[in-house]
Amino acid sequence: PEFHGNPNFASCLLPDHLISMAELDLLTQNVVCAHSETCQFLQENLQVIRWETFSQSEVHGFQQKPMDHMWERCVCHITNAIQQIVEFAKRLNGFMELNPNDQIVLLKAGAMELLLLRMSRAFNCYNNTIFFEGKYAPLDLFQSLGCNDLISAMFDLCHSLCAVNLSEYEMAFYSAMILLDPTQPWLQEKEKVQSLHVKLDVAFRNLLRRTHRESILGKLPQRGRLLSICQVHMEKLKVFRQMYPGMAWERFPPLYRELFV
Ligand code: MHQ
Repeated sequence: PEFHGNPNFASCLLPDHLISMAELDLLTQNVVCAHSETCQFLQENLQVIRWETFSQSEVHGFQQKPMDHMWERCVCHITNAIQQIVEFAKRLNGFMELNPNDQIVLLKAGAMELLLLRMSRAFNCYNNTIFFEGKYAPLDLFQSLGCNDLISAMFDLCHSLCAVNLSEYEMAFYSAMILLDPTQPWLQEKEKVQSLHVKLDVAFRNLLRRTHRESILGKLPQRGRLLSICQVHMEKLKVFRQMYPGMAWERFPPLYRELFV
């Protein structure tokens, strides 16, 4: 009764480093909005066209395209998707208050990983196809890129992610936590990133508890698996650059070139 009417009752009991419920709710709202405003394709729209796949002759048409043409096209789509991931980062509370060096460190390290997570939203695991230029495409459509091993590793990852059946809330938190990774070397203000990460962690666990979804934490793919796919992407890019010195690389968008030099 003594406390009655004190609007900050809960926060009076919390030590400084703990986070109030109100703060958790605001953070959750922020992360979820940042994700949904930048995710390009809404889940319900993708659902509608989930079974529209390229015909055999369309697939054949893509396979006939020259390697450099197909690379340029894919890199262009990947860059647009990464632009949205940069936008996602910018909308996360606290990200724009980091120093510019650290913003770039985190994006360079995390953009491709986030793309892989987002890729699972656009994957149909029942027929192994991925959304590409308006329809769903099987692995062999990308044959002329010369990196079937990379793409099949991406598809495998999508499979594992689809099995977890992440909600958009969970996808949003998982992405934010991977991006705001305080263990990245070269960070100048590690503590700032650390404190954002801790808050996200508390909010994410809180959400999982409320929705009885704690069990997904053990089912999410190992970080090493994401990292190794990013590694293979860099290697494939290097091989491609050696095959087409100068020319093709210059036609790639600056953002892609900057992230994957
Ligand atoms: C995003 C939207 C999006 C955009 C682009 C490494 C290489 C040269 C080729 C999509 C990989 C080929 C990508 C374009 C292929 C696997 C790439 C090319 C979710 C992800 C998604 C759908 C990308 C998925 C992977 C695609 C199809 O919001």
